[in-house]
Amino acid sequence: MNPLNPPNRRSVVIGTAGHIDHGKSALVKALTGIDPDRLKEEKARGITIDLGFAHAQVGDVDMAFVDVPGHERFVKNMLAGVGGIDAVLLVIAADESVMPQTREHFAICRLLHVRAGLIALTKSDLVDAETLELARLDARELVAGSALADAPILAVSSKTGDGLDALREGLARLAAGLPDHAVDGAPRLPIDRVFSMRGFGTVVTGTLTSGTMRVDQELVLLPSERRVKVRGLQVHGTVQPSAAAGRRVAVNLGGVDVADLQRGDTLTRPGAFEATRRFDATIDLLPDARPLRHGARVRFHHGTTELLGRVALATEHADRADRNPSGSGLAELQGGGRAFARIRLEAPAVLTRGDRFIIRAYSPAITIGGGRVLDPLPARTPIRTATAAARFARLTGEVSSSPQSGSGEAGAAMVFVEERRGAGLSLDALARRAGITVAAAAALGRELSAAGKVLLVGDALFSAPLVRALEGKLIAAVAEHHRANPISEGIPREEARERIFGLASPALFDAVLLRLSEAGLVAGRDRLAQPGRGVSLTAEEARAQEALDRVFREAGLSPPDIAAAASTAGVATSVADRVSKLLVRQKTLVKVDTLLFHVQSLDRLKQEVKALKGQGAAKVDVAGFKERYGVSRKYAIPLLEWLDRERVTRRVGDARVIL
Ligand SMILES: Nc1nc2c(ncn2[C@@H]2O[C@H](COP(=O)(O)OP(=O)(O)OP(=O)(O)O)[C@@H](O)[C@H]2O)c(=O)[nH]1
Ligand SMILES: [Mg+2]
Repeated sequence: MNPLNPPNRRSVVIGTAGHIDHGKSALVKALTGIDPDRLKEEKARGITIDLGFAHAQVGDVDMAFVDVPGHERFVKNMLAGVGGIDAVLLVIAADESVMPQTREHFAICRLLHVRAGLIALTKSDLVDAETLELARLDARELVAGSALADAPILAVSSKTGDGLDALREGLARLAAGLPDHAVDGAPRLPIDRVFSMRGFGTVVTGTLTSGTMRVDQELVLLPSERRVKVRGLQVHGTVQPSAAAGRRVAVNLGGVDVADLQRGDTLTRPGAFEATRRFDATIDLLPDARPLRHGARVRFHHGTTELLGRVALATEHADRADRNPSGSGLAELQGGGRAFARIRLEAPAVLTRGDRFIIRAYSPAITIGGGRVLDPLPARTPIRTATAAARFARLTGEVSSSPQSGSGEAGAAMVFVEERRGAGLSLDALARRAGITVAAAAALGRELSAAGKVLLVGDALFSAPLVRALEGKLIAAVAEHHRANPISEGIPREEARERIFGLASPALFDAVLLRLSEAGLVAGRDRLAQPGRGVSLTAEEARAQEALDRVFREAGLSPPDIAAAASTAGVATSVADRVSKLLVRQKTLVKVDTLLFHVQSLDRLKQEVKALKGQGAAKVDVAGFKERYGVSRKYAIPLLEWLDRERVTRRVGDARVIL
């Protein structure tokens, strides 16, 4: 392990933000000694075009800086960098004060819920005290009402070095106050750079937003689903065996060419995320944005990806509903409004519940709002109905007072479980859809199960009301079957499963049978019956049972058909038919092709044929069999085939070998 860069040291990723030419890159260089502008064109033009990276140890914290371009044409690059940051360093040049991209960048940070940061008034060497004070007032006004309302505003000069130490101290304090990163769960790396390194091959970089990544780990690239292996890991230029969330990492990948990768791809653990083209969300429109029409085409930015998509507006968000009392089916969302929406993307994105995103107008490309993912994998259901509005409310956890829905993630989890109906929702799928770790999903599953809201079968969750409804239907079906068929020992198990459970998981059916058995249901291998329910025969049926038993026993290996047996026994054919089926279920009669034999006749035949071998005969043929048992071909062929199936004989050519 490299002592210069112990992976357990606190790390923070700080993103710059601010208008073009306000001194963001100069400040990063002054703080770290590393020039984040690495492209030739950037040096030539004196502006930042794409993301730049630098790092420094400040106090006992590893600080990674993501330096973004301020030019309005490169906001999309800024967006690829801002996704993984812990805190923002908002840069405002004291001589120019707040400018359009100062506002746009800061609005983006607010929409993405960057909760921490500080403000640097740069180029302090160029202004007098009064101008600096004006810039300070503008800055304070800009951040009023936001998470940065009370953030320090520090004057600095990258040229003279004035204020840099105070800024470092401010950053260290900021880092100390940040919550820990989510190092549990699947590693998630939205890729921001891809390149090839001589002697190494493919390298990708990004900010690890969750989990831990290790050398030799097998990972997957999404949305391509290409499997790759981590050949090597670097954090800030030093080789590491592993890296945890909150680190800028460079990953050397085996199994993939640079040409197969691009910014926006996600590197993660197989099975942890599912790429999606459709998701439900809350969206917030910026106060100065033009109204957003239902169905408008937008640019969708998430992680390091930019995709095109369309926003279908559902309803105004509950806490803003007073703005639009008409309720369902918004025609447009006004600036400053918040709504529920379904976004359909033109290409798959790797996202999950809780993720934040930005939307920009299609043309001109300006930031108009952002939002939070509520459900990354909704079914194709209508969204502009009262039912859909109730579902959206449950997904936000707003109706937590209702015992049906629970609160927060439990409420959303119940929506997901219910929607899967009889198919059930596996804990893995819950983790993917709810944006939680598999361990958290298991804990949530146990909690919901203990509260009686779900049934946990294996690793799948089923809605408790659904299970109760299925149980009720099954109990009713068994009762109805007994009522309609008093002669039956119970409803055939498969028939009950198909009719009542349909496409539901077979594991659920078995679990329900187990539960009902504990409550008294008799669940046999073939049939389901009410407890204490024997076969109840009418007097006529009982007489027929006895007579048919005798007729078939006496007929030996040349049994009659049902009609003939009925007339010999002196019972109606319909009664004989019903009772013969009962005798088959009771295994008194055995069906061989279309013929019915008495079980005793068949048992005796089996013993005799087996005994023949002891008496020297190794073979038996059709003619010999007919003669020996005095039966016609009609009986001989099915009986010999039956003996084959019973493994008493085996057919070899025209004869049979006795086994
Ligand atoms: N006098 C003075 N000049 C500065 C200071 N900081 C930056 N500059 C100059 O301002 C110009 C722009 O600085 P950059 O750091 O490239 O600005 P930027 O915000 O990164 O610009 P973009 O990345 O293109 O948005 C450069 O010529 C810097 O030398 C400062 O504190 N004092
Ligand atoms: Mg720059």
